[in-house]
Amino acid sequence: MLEPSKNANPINGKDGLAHDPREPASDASPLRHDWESGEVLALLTSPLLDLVDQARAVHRRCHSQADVQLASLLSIKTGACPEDCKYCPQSAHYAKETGLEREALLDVDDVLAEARAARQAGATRFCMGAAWREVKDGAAFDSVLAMVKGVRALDMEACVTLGMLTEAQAGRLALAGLTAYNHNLDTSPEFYGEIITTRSYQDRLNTLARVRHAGIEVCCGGIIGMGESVQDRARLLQTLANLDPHPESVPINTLVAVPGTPLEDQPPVDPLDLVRMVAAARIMMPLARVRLSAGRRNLTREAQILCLLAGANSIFYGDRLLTTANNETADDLALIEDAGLRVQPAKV
Ligand code: SAM
Ligand code: DTB
Ligand code: SF4
Repeated sequence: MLEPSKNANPINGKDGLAHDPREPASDASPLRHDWESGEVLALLTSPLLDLVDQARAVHRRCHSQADVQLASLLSIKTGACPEDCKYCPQSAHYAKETGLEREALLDVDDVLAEARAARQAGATRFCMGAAWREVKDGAAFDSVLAMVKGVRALDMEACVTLGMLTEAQAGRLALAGLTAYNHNLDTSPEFYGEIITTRSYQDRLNTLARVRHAGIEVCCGGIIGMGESVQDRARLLQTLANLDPHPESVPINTLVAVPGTPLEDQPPVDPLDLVRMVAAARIMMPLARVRLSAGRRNLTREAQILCLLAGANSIFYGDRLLTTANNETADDLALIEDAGLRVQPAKV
């Protein structure tokens, strides 16, 4: 079973980085799984431009194509979730205050029509989210499997986020062709209980282990701006990077403070703190796709470009995230072009 690692392995490599036999290439950054929280804190608090320089160097070595993946999101089952995540408008615990209406699971055909439209607009990954505590076997899960198969048949990557699941359910998702499973750790093990009380950090790690065991890529990241300390951010990154293998996909969200949720009055995050998180994630998980996720609407173009410079190489694309608004697609395409980057092309 995975546990948040506090390993104290010696640092033995060039540039202070330990070496691993699965190094991606001789001149690329080594993959480490023995990060100590003090080192991560030192990274997060180092002079900003030094941090960005270091992240940029890792990014250039490990990602030869300067591409940005466009991933589109769809909420396939909205609201009435029994979990009490304080940031989430979909929790049933805050439904009276948020006024969010519960919606039934969407039809497979409607979901696939959305996926086709996302592909047409330039997305190469389609992520489907259900406000479930856990997957339950039955007609709804069978429909999700059909959605996954349908998205894969469009030659898009398919990601789902459905809450906790069993080994058998992970196996069925793998057989359906699922590319990745999103299951965020959200924050540090220490701060977690301030945000969610209906499940534990260890529950999250157990689900991640099942996903990995089934051969599905892991999409796992977190949120900043929930009142956590910089030490908590360091511990989140440490826990993510000490997973072996690293998550292939690391979404970095900034809190969307939705009215009616307990975190509605959180002050906005300093965008430079987001740049720091992205840069540290890039340095610590060199091969991962680091996703500049929720909260982009509050960022200037310049702040977003700094995140892309610091190693982010994906954005959520489309006018909605799950239940909240996202940036305009035309603005996003212009941003990528103006930054001199290119959109990851669709498979032909
Ligand atoms: N129920 C599933 C679960 O918790 O894994 C899937 C859906 S959940 C909405 C997916 C992720 O979205 C959460 O883990 C959290 O990191 C992120 N998220 C949800 N609400 C957010 C908000 N208001 N601001 C930023 N990120 C948010
Ligand atoms: C992730 O880390 N962020 C996305 C995706 N994975 C599923 C979700 C963001 C949700 C933001 C709030 C909302 O729109 O409901
Ligand atoms: Fe439910 Fe996921 Fe929202 Fe938590 S984050 S309330 S588990 S939908």
